[in-house]
Amino acid sequence: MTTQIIRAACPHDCPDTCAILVTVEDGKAIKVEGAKDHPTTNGFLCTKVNRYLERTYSDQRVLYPMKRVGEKGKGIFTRISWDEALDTIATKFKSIANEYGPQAILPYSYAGTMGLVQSQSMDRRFFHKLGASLLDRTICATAGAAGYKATIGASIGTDMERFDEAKLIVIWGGNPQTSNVHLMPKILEAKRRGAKLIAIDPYRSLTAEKCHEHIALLPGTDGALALAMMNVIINENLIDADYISKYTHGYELLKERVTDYPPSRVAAITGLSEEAIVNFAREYATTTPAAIRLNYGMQRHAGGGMAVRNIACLPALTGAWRDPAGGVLLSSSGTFSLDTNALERPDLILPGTRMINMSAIGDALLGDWRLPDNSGVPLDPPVKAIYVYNSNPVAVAPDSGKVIAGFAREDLFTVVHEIFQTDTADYADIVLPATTQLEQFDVHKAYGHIYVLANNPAIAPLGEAKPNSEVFRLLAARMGFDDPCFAESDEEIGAHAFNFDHERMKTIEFATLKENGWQRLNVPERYAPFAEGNFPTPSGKCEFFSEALAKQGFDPLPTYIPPRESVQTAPNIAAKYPLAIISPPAHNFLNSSFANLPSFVQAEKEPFLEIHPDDAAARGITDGDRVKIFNDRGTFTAKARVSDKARSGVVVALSVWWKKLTDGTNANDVTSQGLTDLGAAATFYDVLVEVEKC
Ligand SMILES: Nc1nc2c(c(=O)[nH]1)N[C@H]1C(S)=C(S)[C@@H](COP(=O)(O)OP(=O)(O)OC[C@H]3O[C@@H](n4cnc5c(=O)[nH]c(N)nc54)[C@H](O)[C@@H]3O)O[C@H]1N2
Ligand SMILES: Nc1nc2c(c(=O)[nH]1)N[C@H]1C(S)=C(S)[C@@H](COP(=O)(O)OP(=O)(O)OC[C@H]3O[C@@H](n4cnc5c(=O)[nH]c(N)nc54)[C@H](O)[C@@H]3O)O[C@H]1N2
Ligand SMILES: [Mo]
Repeated sequence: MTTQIIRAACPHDCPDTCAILVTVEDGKAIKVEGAKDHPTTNGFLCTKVNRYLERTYSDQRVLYPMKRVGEKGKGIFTRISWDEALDTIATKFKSIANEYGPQAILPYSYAGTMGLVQSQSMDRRFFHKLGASLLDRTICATAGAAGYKATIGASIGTDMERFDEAKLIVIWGGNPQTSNVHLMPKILEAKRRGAKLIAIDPYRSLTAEKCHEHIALLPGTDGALALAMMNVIINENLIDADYISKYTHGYELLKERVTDYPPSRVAAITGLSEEAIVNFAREYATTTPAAIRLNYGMQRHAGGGMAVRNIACLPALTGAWRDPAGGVLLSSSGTFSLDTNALERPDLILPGTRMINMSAIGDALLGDWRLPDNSGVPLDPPVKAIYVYNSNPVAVAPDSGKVIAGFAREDLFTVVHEIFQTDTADYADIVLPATTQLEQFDVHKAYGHIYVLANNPAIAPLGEAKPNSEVFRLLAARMGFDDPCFAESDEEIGAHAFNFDHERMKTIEFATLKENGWQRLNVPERYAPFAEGNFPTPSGKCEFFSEALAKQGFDPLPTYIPPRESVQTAPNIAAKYPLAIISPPAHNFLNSSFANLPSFVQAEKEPFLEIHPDDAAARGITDGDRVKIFNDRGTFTAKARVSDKARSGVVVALSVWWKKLTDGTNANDVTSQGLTDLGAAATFYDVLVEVEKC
């Protein structure tokens, strides 16, 4: 018997990107565990990846190529060979490109794996060379990234390893107890050392339960709350005048702007008391060091980008950036430097190629092209083929009614490369079997910490499964693409994924990385990126005033952009649909991943709707009733849980359930394809509904 320990990396879409040790006996993986030597993984994995072997060895795996023999959506397929599958795809792509032009072909992918090789290398090269439409990958993070960039310059923030030293931690629109579990020990250590924890969330999440204070504002009003805080901080002279004068741009204009947002006015907007806002602002400004964990939940609203921009102004006003444990952490991804030119070969893109927004895929498949200003124009050419990998849009994309109508089109040629027969795979013409992380090579950056990771394959591919990169290599050969970039192996791609000569990448060395599994970026042990300014903005300062935003047609100063659907801003919709709904991740699922495997589904039981006792009573709903949740876009069902976890006026449906494993519906039946202000991202939590007993 041979036993080996392989250094791997968690592939999932999560800030933690853990270093994993896989024990392999005679070619079979028998154990996965969190690496003890990797500081942020710290020897433990989350509830999901702890059971990664259940995923890899699941009897639900798709192990062979298949073609559809039943109606679209019914999931009736028959096994075919790889040759037949690849020939069918190549022939179809060629004929569509001839008849409609290659832009009639659309790739659709997100972060099923976050590995750079399997998510943004051979795939991009293939579709660029083909001349396919580009995909604007907006479903998660682009609103906040754009808002943060306007203020700070790049996705760089407080080191998560320093959070244990903070004296005040604000968890703003995030639920790390579920979505960023390796930050929690740091937060709880800070609490033990006497720090105060404040959660800002319309819902008492698992994380809010652990905080000293829970500020339950109305969804989508965070931008206003931040403006009122700045109003108090400036009026009460709680600013760090020295930091402001040395390292910020536009303070006088900001000072004038925030006079429009006194706490009295913002109390009405946010549904909070004036006193709560003033106290929060004072506490934030007078506690040192104060760290903000700014997350994704608060961005999924019409004004999500601007709200992030406003919050990102706070630590420059108070000088919180001076301390390694002060500041804001939204995403650390800009701390890394990728060699995108080598990875993706953007030089292969034909000039003038259109870009289609993935968050409005329903409209795109139905012939409508969503412009950045949220308007639609007819798509010419229409999308005639879609190739889905690393994503499950039928379950996760907003406004499912339209997404499904699009995927059900008889004239649409659909390829789905998957580990499992997802809701989306049921609509495929060709299903291809994908490897899991244990069966493929990759390199990873992270968005919550500052380590580069390597994932060495632990076992041989199961069945006939192939990695994404390999399928695109084979398709490129069939299309006659002979650029040498299509012959690169996964290790060769990984070896050129980073700009190794960038100052912060200088500690990274490919051979050592593969061997050790992880390496820390070249930043100081006590990293305080903006202690002395050095903001990567055009002015080199923290930009309260942003010329770049003005050029894009946005307000150059922090402002409040209200939700698209709320009682205050859309009274006509609210008359029919008075409840705001948010549908953040369930603890045991990762978006729709794991939501098909028995132990995770058992842990979550069934789809629930959290509803406040007042809202329930007004509708004759009692705990345990089956309810339908609906608006003009669609309807889904869940079991009511009556409690005060959601503030009144707000209902919460933890997600993302597979439709076919429930009653054919999920929360995305009611979400909208409306986009955010900055970043043109999805607005999953900017939704009004009504709830009725079934
Ligand atoms: N277990 C698990 N972990 C995950 C994921 C998963 O599905 N499962 N998904 C991963 C991915 S892709 C992402 S993007 C992240 C997401 O993880 P987070 O960044 O934590 O974001 P969400 O869980 O979407 O929302 C967090 C909280 O924001 C609250 N919220 C909703 N609207 C508002 C608002 O308007 N204002 C404020 N202040 N709060 C609001 C929600 O109630 C929720 O409790 O997690 C990653 N980690
Ligand atoms: N209502 C609601 N909707 C949401 C959200 C929400 O909170 N509420 N969250 C949103 C967010 S933040 C995000 S990021 C998106 C996420 O949406 P997606 O990125 O689509 O994430 P998943 O649902 O996890 O689907 C990923 C799929 O990729 C497959 N996969 C994994 N590894 C590989 C691989 O190596 N190769 C191939 N070919 N396939 C692979 C998995 O089996 C899985 O089916 O969903 C969004 N949708
Ligand atoms: Mo996400």
